[in-house]
Amino acid sequence: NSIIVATRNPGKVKEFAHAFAAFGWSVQSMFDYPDLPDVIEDGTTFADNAIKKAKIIGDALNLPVLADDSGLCVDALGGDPGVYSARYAGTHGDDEANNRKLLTELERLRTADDAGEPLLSQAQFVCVLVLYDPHSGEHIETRGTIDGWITAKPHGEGGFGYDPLFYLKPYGKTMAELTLAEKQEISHRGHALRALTDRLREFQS
Ligand code: ITT
Repeated sequence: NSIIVATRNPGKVKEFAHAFAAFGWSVQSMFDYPDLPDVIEDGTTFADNAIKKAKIIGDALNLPVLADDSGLCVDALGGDPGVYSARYAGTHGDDEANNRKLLTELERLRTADDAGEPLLSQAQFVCVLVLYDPHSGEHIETRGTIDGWITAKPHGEGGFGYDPLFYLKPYGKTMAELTLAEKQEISHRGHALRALTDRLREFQS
């Protein structure tokens, strides 16, 4: 068994491969299908973009696909970078530049009173998953979130994107210091995936 995930983000591919391996499923991504159209992610919500990716890629392949639209919403920045998370610093998918931009934006908000504070702002990772079947035209949508804090300095080598800056107080670690399995247990993507498998079970019974 295999499932196609409509993504070109290698970090997501790795996490989905790990999650679906537990069911004995392998994962294919847009890297396995080189001639797919580019999807312009111009939606104003994660759900809009996830549906758009799923439909364009599912219709192009004429096969069911899973799409993930996700991002980081930082309270002190009024919810930014949000749907712009992948291209916050200008170049799509430049994680290091995006992380620097995030710290610069937060640094701007600091006052003399906050100087030296290690934890800058509360934040939330959000993931919307859409499973779309081009034969029926139907889709299932689920959502997962996780709350954390943005740290002043990156820590850890794991994960991708903003993980080195996303501090989890209960663990005393950033998301990038967790193993793949630990991240899966608590992450926005892990929660959205479990919600999706629950919905699929409901369909079967
Ligand atoms: P696809 O559209 O091809 O799936 P993408 O990277 O463009 O890849 P999104 O538009 O959903 O995907 O943007 C997601 C961005 O949000 C991603 O590039 C990261 O910067 C951030 N992000 C999402 N999930 C994350 C996670 O688990 N850990 C760290 N950063 C994450």
